[in-house]
Amino acid sequence: MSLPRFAIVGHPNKGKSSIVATLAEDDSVAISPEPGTTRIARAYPMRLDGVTLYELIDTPGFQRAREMLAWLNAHDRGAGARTDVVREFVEQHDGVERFHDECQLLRPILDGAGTLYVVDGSRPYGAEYEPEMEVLRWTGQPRMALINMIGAGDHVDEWRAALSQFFSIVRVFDAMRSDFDRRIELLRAFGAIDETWLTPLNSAADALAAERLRRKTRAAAEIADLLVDVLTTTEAAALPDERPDPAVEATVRARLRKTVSLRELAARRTVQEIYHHTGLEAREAAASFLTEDLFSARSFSVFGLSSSQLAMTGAASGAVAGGLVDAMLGGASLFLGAGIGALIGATGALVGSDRLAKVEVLGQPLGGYELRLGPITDPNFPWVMLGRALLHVRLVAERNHARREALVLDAERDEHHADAIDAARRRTLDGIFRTLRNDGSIDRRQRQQLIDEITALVETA
Ligand SMILES: Nc1nc2c(ncn2[C@@H]2O[C@H](COP(=O)(O)OP(=O)(O)OP(=O)(O)O)[C@@H](O)[C@H]2O)c(=O)[nH]1
Ligand SMILES: [Mg+2]
Repeated sequence: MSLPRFAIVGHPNKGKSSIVATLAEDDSVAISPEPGTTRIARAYPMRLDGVTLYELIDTPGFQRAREMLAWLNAHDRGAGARTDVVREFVEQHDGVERFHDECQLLRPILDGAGTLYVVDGSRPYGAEYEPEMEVLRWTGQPRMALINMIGAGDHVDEWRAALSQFFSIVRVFDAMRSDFDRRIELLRAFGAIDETWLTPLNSAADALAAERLRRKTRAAAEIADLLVDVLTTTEAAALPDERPDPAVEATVRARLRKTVSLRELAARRTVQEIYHHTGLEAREAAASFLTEDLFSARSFSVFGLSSSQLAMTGAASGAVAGGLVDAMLGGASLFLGAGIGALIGATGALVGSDRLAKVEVLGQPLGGYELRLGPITDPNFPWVMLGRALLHVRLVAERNHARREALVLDAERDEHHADAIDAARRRTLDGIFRTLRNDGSIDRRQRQQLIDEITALVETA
């Protein structure tokens, strides 16, 4: 079965490369506000599990369509020979600099690629586009027009009227904001104008739809593993004797924070890779909200459960009596399970929201002492981690591959409150978190249950 291939062509700077990036889910495609960014025709395959579903060919914009059309008309031998005349043009102008871009963009079409002609519907239609469309008609290849919207204006109706003179299918397709369903619809629409591609494009659309579900489950599994890891993480350092040592404690505390933050960052990367966002810069300023302020009071208030929700969920029971929930959330220190060792530094010893981690001084069998910090026993901690992860996966899943700016977290619009999770789900999750806190691990059944619960949350995130 032949592989569907599309050449994305049009005027310079109309969003051709942006559409390639979106449809191929490839954030490495060069996009810029400068006209003439794309100089060479290049194919970008849309691959899933090593199988190529279709291929997009990014091309430079038309530069001298009017001149080229004059040449074609001068060599016209009738409708039946027009594709041949276009081919002769390309062969004769191979290496001729003034027609470099025309040759680049027409070669893949002459090699059998379908054509997606891109215009900017926010700018008025003009007669200067006609030679481009006429040249494409001369190629005789199946073609569709896409009206991209780069700016605020709306000239869609006039574009539609003009484009339908040259293209059997005209669609509005926003390169930066089009969602998954619009992409699928576009693939199926193209299948409808070229019957050799009907079956492969419908299969591609089905594969993408299945992939979308699979990605949610894979992202949920990664988030589940993240929760298990951070809820069982401990850090330790040797102590000269059994007495508290603020310097050692500060070091261990910093290590625990770092271990948790790095694990969270690794999960973010994995989730981004699942959604083919390999180039997304996780260290950029806007994204750091998701990675660096994990223990801030703001992170706890935005992403965690409210104190009453915590009490209702029963998360706090066993840790403190109900009446103490507010005091705990308000910042009172709480050290649990001091075990064999002495409690290190009373209130204020652990600064920040990770003050609710377990602290122990352990006598070592071979002599000497060890300060052990963690796991983090704050009942709200897993909810904060979960809320942040759900927000991240939602932003990544809806993010278009044509966008080049950092992952922006709009704090006003995008806050994700864990207490929006319904009560039954909250209880199930709380049971799993509690097992992790108490036993330091969960069994396979509970892990699967955790993945299932998170998958459901990713679906609604
Ligand atoms: N707001 C908005 N900007 C867009 C959209 N599509 C493209 N742009 C911007 O328009 C500019 C040109 O986009 P490209 O995809 O590089 O355009 P091109 O047609 O490939 O350009 P050349 O390769 O230079 O011919 C970039 O700054 C894009 O970010 C869109 O749908 N909305
Ligand atoms: Mg380009």
